[in-house]
Order: sequence, then C-alpha cells, then structure tokens
Amino acid sequence: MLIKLARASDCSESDVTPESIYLSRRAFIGAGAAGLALGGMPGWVRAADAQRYADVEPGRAPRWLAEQIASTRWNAVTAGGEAITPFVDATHYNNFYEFGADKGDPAANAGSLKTEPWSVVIDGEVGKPGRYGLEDLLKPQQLEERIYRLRCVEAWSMVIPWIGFPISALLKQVEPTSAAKYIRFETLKDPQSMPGQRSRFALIDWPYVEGLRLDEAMNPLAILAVGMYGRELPNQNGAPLRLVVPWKYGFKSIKSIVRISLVSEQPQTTWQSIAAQEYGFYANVNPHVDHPRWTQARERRLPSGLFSPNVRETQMFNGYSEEVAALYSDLDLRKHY
Ligand SMILES: Nc1nc2c(c(=O)[nH]1)N[C@H]1C(S)=C(S)[C@@H](COP(=O)(O)O)O[C@H]1N2
Ligand SMILES: [Mo]
Repeated sequence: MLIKLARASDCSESDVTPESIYLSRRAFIGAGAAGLALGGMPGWVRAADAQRYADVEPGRAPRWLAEQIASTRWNAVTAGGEAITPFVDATHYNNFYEFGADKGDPAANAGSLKTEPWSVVIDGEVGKPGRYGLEDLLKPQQLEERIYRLRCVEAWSMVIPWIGFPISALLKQVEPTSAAKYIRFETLKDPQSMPGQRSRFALIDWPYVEGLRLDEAMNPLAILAVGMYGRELPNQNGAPLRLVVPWKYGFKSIKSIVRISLVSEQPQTTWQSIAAQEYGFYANVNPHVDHPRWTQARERRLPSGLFSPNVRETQMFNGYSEEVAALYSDLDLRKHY
C-alpha cells in the first residue's frame, strides 16, 4: 500500500531540512550501514541522526532494531514549516500514568520498564492469531519517519518525528475476518515495574485500553511507532511499540502495547470509563467542540513558558482533515466527541 500524501501534510524534504544537512546525513547513514555489516554496535543510529536531531540522547536499541531503523524512509510525512519540538521536551513532559501522574514522572520512573524481550498477542476476529515476538512482527515492515503534530486533550501540543509503519500493514498480515469492526489495544500490566499501577490513588482500572474503528486504523496516517528522533522510543514515550493517531487527542495513542484484539463491538476504553462525558471514543481533535471544563479552540505548542506561551489555534482534525474527514462524513462530531 502506498501513502497518497495530500496537500496539508505534503511538502518536500527541503522545507524542513536544509539540503546540505540532509545530504551529509545521508552519507552518515550510508557509513553506518557499512559499519553494521561488519558487526557494528547498536546505538550508532543516534549518531547518524545527530545531524538533524542534535539534542538527542543516545539510545540502547537491540541491534536488529537499530539495523531496521537505519533503513527508515526519512521524512515520509512532514509537518510543513512547523518546528520539531526539542527532544528534551518530548521526553520530559509526558503522560504515561503507569509511571505517575506528573508530567516529569514518566521520565523519572520508566527506566524500570523491561522492553526486551517483548511480544504482542494478536487475537479475536483474525485469521492468524498468536503471540508475536516484536522482532518477527517488525521484520516485514518498512519503517518510515512521520513528522506529526501531537495534540493532547489538555490543550498542549508538540511536533514529533516518529519512526514507525502503518498499522494497516500489520492488519493485512494477520487477516481480520469480516466480523472485525474495531480494534482494541492494551498496554502492559505490570505493577512491579509500573509504580502508577501500585498507587492506591489511581482512578484507572489497569491495563490502559484504547480502541479505533477498523477503517480509522486502516487510514495511512495511523501508525505503530517504534522510534522517534532517529532512534528507538525512550521508555517514557511508550517503548517498544505504541500507537500514533495524529488527528485524535493524544490519549488515543496508547503506549507499550502488549495486546491487539480485533473485535466486533466498540471497545470500552480507559478514559471513557473514567469520565465518559469528558472523553469520548472518537476523540478527534476538534476546535469547535470544547471539553466541558476548558476550550479546545487553542493549544500551547511546547516548549511553552510563562513569558512565551506559544499559543496557536487548534486545527480541525489537528490539521489532517484532507486525509481523514471522509471517515466521519456520516457522524455528528458534537455527539460523537
Ligand atoms: N498506556 C498509556 N498510554 C498513553 C497514556 C497513558 O497514560 N498510558 N497517556 C496518553 C496521553 S494522555 C498522551 S497526551 C500521550 C502522550 O504521549 P507522549 O508522552 O509520547 O507525548 O500518550 C497517551 N498514551
Ligand atoms: Mo493527553
């Protein structure tokens, strides 16, 4: 399947990366690949991307993943002229309640998450159910860099260069049956490594659950990410595998996935269970439908401070209308928020 890029998300590489930098980065990647062929060490992928992501911390990807990241199709989707959020903000201002409720908690606590080995159960209405090792699951996938806006329902946003692949590619592989209408995702449940799951104050009935309609998941913009900023995902961003659905509020983009179920009924999701009148199943970014307690018309683009709040107007479907509006032509978005 080829992605047909529409105007809103389509611009040339030179719009985001000066050519000289882009070219030297290419050369770097080539050198890295040669190094790998000789048994190079994991971690060099970060060095290659230091050309563009200068502030990125070294990663510790297993070698097979570093190799696959090295063959990423860079800049497959860009965010036009919008600046990429600094790595330090994207990795230290997080929502990952399994590791605590404060924005800094995931960065402080997610080191305890063991991401290797990792497997994902795929079950329900599929022709090829099973427990898939992450490496086997990724092997057939061509990784792409997708630079997307991320808009949290709390009215802040970032621009993040993800590395991943369309979830549609995985779905085709496991062959959904005709009864499959929705997908249900589950995060790891492991109170031992996830302090937030041990907290007596947590409102959440673990594990964290999210869902999509099958046709939403088949949209080329919906990806499963394994990396960001040219390297593997930091734990606090949902390592080793997370969903990214850029036209929906951030809470739909479930982290550290261990189970993907094809189901016939709309799944009950975590945030619906906590407050259905505030967080709907669809959760499409929509500046015209306010949260009961605050406006959704505007957002703070990180980095954002007291003296430069960096406020901008929120766009319908987070700026991805051309790609996704047709999915909702029959839906009252006020009712199905
Ligand atoms: N398992 C799990 N996934 C999650 C969350 C969470 O608490 N647990 N938070 C969500 C919310 S509210 C947002 S805004 C994004 C934040 O992703 P980021 O920290 O990588 O920016 O992750 C989403 N995925
Ligand atoms: Mo969020």
